Amino acid sequence: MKEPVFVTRPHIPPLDEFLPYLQQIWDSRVLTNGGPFHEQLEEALCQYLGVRHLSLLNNGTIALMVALKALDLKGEVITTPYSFVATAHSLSWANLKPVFVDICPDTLNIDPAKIEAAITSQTTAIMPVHCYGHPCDVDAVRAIAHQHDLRVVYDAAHAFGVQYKNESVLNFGDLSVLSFHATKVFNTFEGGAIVCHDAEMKSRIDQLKNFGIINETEVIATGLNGKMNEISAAFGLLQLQHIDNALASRRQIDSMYRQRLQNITGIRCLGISAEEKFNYAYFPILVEPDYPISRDELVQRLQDKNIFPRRYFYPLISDFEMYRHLPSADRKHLPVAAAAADRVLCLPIFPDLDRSTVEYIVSCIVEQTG
Ligand code: T4K
Repeated sequence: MKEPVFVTRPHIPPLDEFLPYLQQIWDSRVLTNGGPFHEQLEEALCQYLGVRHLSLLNNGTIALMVALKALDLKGEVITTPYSFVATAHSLSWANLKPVFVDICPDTLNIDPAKIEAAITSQTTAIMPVHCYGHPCDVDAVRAIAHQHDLRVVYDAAHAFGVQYKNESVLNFGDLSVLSFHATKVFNTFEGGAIVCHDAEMKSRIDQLKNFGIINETEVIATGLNGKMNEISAAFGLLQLQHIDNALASRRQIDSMYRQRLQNITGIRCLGISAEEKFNYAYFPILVEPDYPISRDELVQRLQDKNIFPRRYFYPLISDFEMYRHLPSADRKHLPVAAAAADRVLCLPIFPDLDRSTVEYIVSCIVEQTG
């Protein structure tokens, strides 16, 4: 390829569509702290996503930190090692101890059957991740949480617009946290959100993202600055007008890959269940041992052709230096996650990806087999 092909490219509307929004911000001089675009975007996202309450934040990591603080969690939180580091880092920043459990081979999401054995007297919550936007087994997680009186915070960074059994997957758990980073299906340059079920919790989150301030003279909690600014919120409103086209384009690319890769020995695609409305955020493949070359050799050969897939998620979070000492980080307890991390490769997928480039990427993968 002449131009590099990255794993993703943000989908951005034409600049002239954004100029009227900028003009409005310039005229009003309201740049942040809950301005009009911020308020409009919260409302528009509640409608689009089918959720009751949503608070915007300045990125997904801060949103995770605020969510944990809002629930006032202590002790240990059971989570997955197969995610982006921000999942476990948010726990560490809240002085919570991550306890890693293994994942399901089919979805690469936390395995509910492994959660109960990890519960101790210190456990206060479960933090699963809807990895790549594939819904976790939300019914099983809910049943375990209910039985052991645990809170559930979903890291839903990848799950914008995803539905499970005709309902937003964001409505499961106590809180769900989205990322609107540039690399995500829906982006506000940087941004994030917390979805919750009631107005009281929303107001607590809104206080926490604004230093804990409730009025000019009262601060009621050790909050932080998690506010989304007006340029990001305005960009989100504009993005929302284009999101359905972007998702449709992703769906086409996803089915092209699936169709063309289905008979290649040693390449496995993750399944999509009929119970889901999916968002095609990523296109992970697993390079199995019966493929002629290793995953890392395949990465190298694709890079040599100017194609830059990514090994999301390798290494496992539990293999990083700051987590490796934890008893739950031992790879022998995490065989499925360890195998997935060693085999996974996320292929380029984004709305503007040329269909001929998809064919070319597939042909490079096929080429190695013959
Ligand atoms: N939980 C989960 C499960 C997450 O996946 C994430 C973030 C979070 C929580 C935290 O949410 P945030 O705090 O980020 O809102 C990227 C993203 O930075 C990160 O948001 C994302 N997950 C993670 C999976 O991927 P990198 O280090 O791989 O990004 P980078 O800069 O290498 O970008 C990947 C490719 O995208 C580049 O090769 C080119 C393209 N790109 C990237 C950017 C930023 C563009 O074309 N334009 C751009 O502006 O982490």
